[in-house]
Amino acid sequence: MQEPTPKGHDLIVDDDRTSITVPALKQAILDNLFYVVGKRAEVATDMDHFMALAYTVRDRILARWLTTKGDYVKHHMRTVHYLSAEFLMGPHLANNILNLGLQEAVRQATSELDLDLDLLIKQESEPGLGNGGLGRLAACYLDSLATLGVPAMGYGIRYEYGMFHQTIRDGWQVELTDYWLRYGNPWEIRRPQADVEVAFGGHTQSWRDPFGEYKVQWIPGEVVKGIPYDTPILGYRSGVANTLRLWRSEATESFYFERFNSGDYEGAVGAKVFAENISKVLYPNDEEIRGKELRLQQQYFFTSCSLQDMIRRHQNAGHAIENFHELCVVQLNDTHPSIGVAELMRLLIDIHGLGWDKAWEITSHTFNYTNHTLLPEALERWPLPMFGSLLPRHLEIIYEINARFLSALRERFPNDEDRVARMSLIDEHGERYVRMAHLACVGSEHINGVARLHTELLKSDVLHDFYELWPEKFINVTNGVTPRRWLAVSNPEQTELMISKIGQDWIGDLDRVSQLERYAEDSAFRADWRNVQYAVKVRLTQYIANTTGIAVDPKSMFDAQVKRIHEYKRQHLNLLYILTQYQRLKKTPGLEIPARTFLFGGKAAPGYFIAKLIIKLITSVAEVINNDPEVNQQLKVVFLPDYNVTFGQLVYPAADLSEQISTAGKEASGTGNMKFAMNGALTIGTLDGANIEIREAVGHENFFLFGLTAAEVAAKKAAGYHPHQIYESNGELREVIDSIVSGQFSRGDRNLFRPLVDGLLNTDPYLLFADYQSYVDCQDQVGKAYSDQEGWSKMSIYNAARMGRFSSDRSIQEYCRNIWNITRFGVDAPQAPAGK
Ligand code: NTF
Repeated sequence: MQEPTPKGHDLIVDDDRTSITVPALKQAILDNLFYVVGKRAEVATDMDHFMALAYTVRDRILARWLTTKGDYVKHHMRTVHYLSAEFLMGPHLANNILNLGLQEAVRQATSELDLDLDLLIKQESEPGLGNGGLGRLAACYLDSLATLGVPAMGYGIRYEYGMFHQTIRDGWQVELTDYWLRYGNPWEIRRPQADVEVAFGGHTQSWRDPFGEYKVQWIPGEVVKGIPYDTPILGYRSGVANTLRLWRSEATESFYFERFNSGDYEGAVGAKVFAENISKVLYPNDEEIRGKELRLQQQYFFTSCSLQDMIRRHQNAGHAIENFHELCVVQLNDTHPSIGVAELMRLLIDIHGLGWDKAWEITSHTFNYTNHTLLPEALERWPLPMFGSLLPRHLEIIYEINARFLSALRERFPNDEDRVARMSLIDEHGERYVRMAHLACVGSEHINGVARLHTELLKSDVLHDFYELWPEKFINVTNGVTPRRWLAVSNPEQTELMISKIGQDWIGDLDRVSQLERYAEDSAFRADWRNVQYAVKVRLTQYIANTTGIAVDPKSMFDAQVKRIHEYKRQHLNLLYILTQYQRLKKTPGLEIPARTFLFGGKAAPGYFIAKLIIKLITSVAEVINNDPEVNQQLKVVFLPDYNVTFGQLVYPAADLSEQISTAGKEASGTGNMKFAMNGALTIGTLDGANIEIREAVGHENFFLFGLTAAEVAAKKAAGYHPHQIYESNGELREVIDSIVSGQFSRGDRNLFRPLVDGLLNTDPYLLFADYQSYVDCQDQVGKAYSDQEGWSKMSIYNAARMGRFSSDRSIQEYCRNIWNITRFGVDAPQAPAGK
């Protein structure tokens, strides 16, 4: 057999598992159906056919995957290890088909087998191993890393249960478990031979060895095993496939049998339960972190597995441990894996016998830390007693890191004990805590925020002390999203139109999308653009009808807000405008406004009462408005349950208007804002997160701006903010609030929405009232602009054409250059284009 050459999509090999001719693909699907799935075509279900197709595609990835791995080792390439507690990958099939360049061949092959490819694609249950932005960003970055041929590996947890499924009962969110592995996962390969052990609890012992060296041994209370599951991450036509390695926790046989044999059956089962629990379920909170012991176990588990694995692979490739940081770089996706700083020190000192100084040199040149949120409630802190009983050795190491850090700090800032207390790794105010963000800052070479404003606010506020100490560590890398999934896969209609004018290079190099600009002034193209947009909206309209029973008009403006439900994201500000319009229409029947469909989607953290009440208010307003014949030709409100990646792929392309209305200074970046604009939606937004940079890129005239700036928000709060006064003085706002309180949307119940309304009237921490009038005025402008369809299409095309900068390929190039110092890319892959 000829050795396959991993050269992108033109791989042709005389092998029935790698050949990409239509007859070969057909035969492969049938073979996989028979030999792997174990079914005859006559009785196979759609799911069986999906599996057979997925295996067929995977077979065609494998040569690339194994060659890529071999090349990285052979050429001693510096490799990025992206450690993340979440990877929100979304379904793989369509994306892999695109990246392999097999779209036409697979469509042809399935159609000749009388299979409906789109239906098969829909069978895949998405691995929802993330909450929202942070996990989805990790997935976009994996796509770009492989596309650019960056030697990289993703490390995380293979949760058995991912993000919960949301259903709506009586207008309320109800959570259902997500057993995504029910039908098996055709993409992953279990690698039991690469297992590692992870310890918890117990105590430490110290002694001096014969040379007088201080030695410590950790005698753990529990030991569990981590088993890696590998998924290939294929680059877009780059010939490169990187690895996403997710760890599953299992009981170690020795621990289990020891107890079993000594008659401790209960203890044996208990150990098994302890072990298996660790990777059982994803915590469904994003911006709020509670000090749950199992969460710390999860974080330590996957971080330790990953670091041990990295060291083993480093040594197996023949490298000395002393050079670890020269070949291995770690990116900490938020503080979740930041225990890695202490763990790498432990591994280097206790296991590999290095001295403290050498171990610290390696560690502090290995890690980099990305911060993803400014909300204080999201900064992870672990109660010291819990931390110490779970990770006694790590607590000692953290004390030692802290002692050295604080003494250097005192030298640099003498007589400033307030500063020392603020920056210490241990929070000593009242109950004592370990501050994970501080550990990440001290142990990292670079610290980055995810949009320009966010990084500035980190420097001036949240991490100000660290910035004063180490200004050179701070750097901004504005987020980006992959145009493969978010345009080519999710919006085939627009993609095809774009290809017909500017070719397809932009899919791999989004800067080239700017060639579309000149068509903005071409009225024939604008008509095509509108037709495409209409077809996409029809698709969503059908989905809405099927899932909610609500009939919406695809000719109406689709105004969408899809993201986690959170007070700072202000879904309820959107509602205030809807209710304002509702009151106006009730007062003035026949009022001329363009018909609008307001689309909401998003999950609330199960314990976040106000967020759940916001969902209830959306669904309650929807029920009243959609059933009111006086207004329901002009207004429709839809809450789409169970928002996830799959559903995002349907919504981003169909939106006319993208709602990015967080209180300025609260949204670190946002990435949905980018997905919408790339697909030609216009944004109504505040000067928050990446909105600022998007507005600069697409042009101020193509963006609907409203609201206070971050500085104005801070000033207003400092000066004393009185939302009640705004309520008193703004007639429209008052009527809207009063209508909610009157029970108009709660079947007469005047108490239901009281907690929400009282919060606004009394404190309004996210300044909805302060921004209300500006938002309403801006929305009215949006309505006027939409009535001019030619003008709107022009703006839409300018948006799509000017979003090149927001490709995750650009972000990854910046990480390579400014943080990771990676200059060599996949051997057989094209070199990454020289950056801007
Ligand atoms: C999110 N953070 C931020 O809220 C978003 O603004 C940002 O776009 C994404 O991260 C990606 O950077 C989180 O999800 C978390 F968990 F940190 F709160």
